[in-house]
Amino acid sequence: MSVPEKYKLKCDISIPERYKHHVLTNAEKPNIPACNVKTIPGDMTERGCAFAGSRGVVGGPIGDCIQIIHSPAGCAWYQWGTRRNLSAVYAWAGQDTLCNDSHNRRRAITTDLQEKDVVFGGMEKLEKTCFEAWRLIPGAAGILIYTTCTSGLIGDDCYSVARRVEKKIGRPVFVIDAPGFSGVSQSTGHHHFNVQFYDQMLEYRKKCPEVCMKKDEMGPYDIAIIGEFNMDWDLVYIKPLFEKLGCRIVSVFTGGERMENLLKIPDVKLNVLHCQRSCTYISKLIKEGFQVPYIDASFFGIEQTASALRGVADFFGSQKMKEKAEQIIEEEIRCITPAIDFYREKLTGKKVGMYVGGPRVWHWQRVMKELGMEVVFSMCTFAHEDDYEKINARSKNGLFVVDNPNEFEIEECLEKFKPDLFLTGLKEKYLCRKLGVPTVNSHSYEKGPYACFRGMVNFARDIYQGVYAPVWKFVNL
Ligand code: CFM
Repeated sequence: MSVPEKYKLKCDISIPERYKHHVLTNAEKPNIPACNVKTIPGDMTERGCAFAGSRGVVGGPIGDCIQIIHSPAGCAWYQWGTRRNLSAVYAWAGQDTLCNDSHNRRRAITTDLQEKDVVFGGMEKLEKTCFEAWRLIPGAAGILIYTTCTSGLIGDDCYSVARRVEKKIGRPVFVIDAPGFSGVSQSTGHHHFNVQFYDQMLEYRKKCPEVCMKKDEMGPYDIAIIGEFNMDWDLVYIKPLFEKLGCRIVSVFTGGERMENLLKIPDVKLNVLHCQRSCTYISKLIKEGFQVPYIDASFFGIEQTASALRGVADFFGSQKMKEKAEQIIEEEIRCITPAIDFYREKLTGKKVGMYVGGPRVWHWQRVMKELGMEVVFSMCTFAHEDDYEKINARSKNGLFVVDNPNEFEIEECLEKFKPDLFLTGLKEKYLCRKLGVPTVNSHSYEKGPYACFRGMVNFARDIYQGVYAPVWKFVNL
């Protein structure tokens, strides 16, 4: 359904195909824009590539593996200074060791493919790079090899290299084949990582059954948290809540996690799925393959975090756990209420625009309501139909939504809807500053964590500081 005339963006007159990507929400009869399709030539999308989704998003946060990018050096840029998916695997802080086995965000390794490798093949170089990296970083728990557009086009058989290296080093060596061109956005890379990691994990568990959890090590309330990437230490707030509930968190897929724990995910009793865009795939595969169910959860905001805790307690069905959940919720709410009340009073009635990948746009509709703010438009980089269904269900009717926006659309929406704040990323923040609109980094946060009850206070504080920063008084446009 097309949007009424007054919502037609002028910047798209020359690319009318864009209008299919614009809708107004409707909770009863959801309006889904054209989505998860190719960006048309000439449209300056803000999207990333499939490789960004596999390496940058899902694989990147794994803490203790060597991650090798089989590419020209340029692609390896994605490893640096981008997404703050932090890792707590700092073994040197322990008693008996001097080594630091957290490689996440600290090392950038690439095969540095050159023209001659494109002509003659890059497999030899890849093998050499694996062994060189292994020699330089002896404590690593395994190797992840990522293909890119270049290695994908050459057609190198990375799996045969991986098998040879794995034999020699005696640790898992997985290949994630998601060349940048293999899909329409980073979302395809999430999918490839999920499926390929699952397959290779399965194979490895068969080959080396000692990596699986033994029967007597299993607990009745073992869970894994899936699709949680420890942005700016989100796990510091997420983990204790579930531990207090009585669960044991065996693994996180993949925030700051160790390979040995990732290999044990199929041995848990329940998977708690946070990012339902990037990681539903592996949750479904584990459910089918190992009969481990999963539940959807959101760790943002008061109401949603409370229902995540209740959901897990209900799943296990223990009365004690249900009571514990209520107790935790009550305590946490009591603890954050004075702060939240302060921010709510300051923020009530303020208008907010939102542009994130997809899930956060629906995770945060209710969070904004909890802060008394009004969402005036929303945009998603790579959302699929199910994300837009959730956006329709959770936002006010008639919210203007744009799929895969370009810079001109963002600019026009900022001018048209005049938000007091734009929840968005780093690329867009400069445009916003020029237009006098404050932003909060919605991908890796300003001063996180933002997850759960206490994270909500940090989120509210950053929003408040953004909106009320005195500098905006001097912007006169
Ligand atoms: Fe999931 Fe994410 Fe997101 Fe995402 Fe992303 Fe992200 Fe995002 Mo940035 S995994 S889909 S590909 S919730 S990096 S932590 S904030 S665009 S909405």
